[in-house]
Amino acid sequence: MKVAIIMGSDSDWGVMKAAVETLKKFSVEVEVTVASAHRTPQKVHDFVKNSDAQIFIAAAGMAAHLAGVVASFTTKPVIGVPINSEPFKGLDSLLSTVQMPGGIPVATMAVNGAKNAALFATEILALQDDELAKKLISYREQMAAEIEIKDKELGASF
Ligand code: RP5
Repeated sequence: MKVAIIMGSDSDWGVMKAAVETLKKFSVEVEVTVASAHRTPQKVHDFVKNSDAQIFIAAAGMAAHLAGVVASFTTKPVIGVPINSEPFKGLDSLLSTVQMPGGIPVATMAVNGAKNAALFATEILALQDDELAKKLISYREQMAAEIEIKDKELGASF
């Protein structure tokens, strides 16, 4: 099982490394490439067509057409991560990624939602992997336990 992460620029790495860290936490194989829908469209095409990944995560900022272009080349699930960028703080990236025309879906995460992109990819893979599904349940349980600890700590400080 493999997830491929495509970033429009190396400047997206600061956000997207959280996706790699999260996928590694679940022992999901991940490959990362920089390929731009506008600057290197042929590279995007060739990468998607030759990739053996089951899921693509595409991250881009500004006029963020990368996820949609990736989705145009494959019927595998594509998860879009709009990247926060100036001057519109990621609203431009969000709308460019989420407003896909009917027929070519992109599962769009929040602006800078790298961690959730990785978790969503893991959830899709877990549909056919019981071990992965168990890991996701443990992850949720651990998260809930951490919130209880934080709640107790906060309550104790008044
Ligand atoms: C997008 O333009 C990239 O995904 C990046 O978020 C943004 C700016 O790219 P750089 O000018 O930093 O390479 O295509």
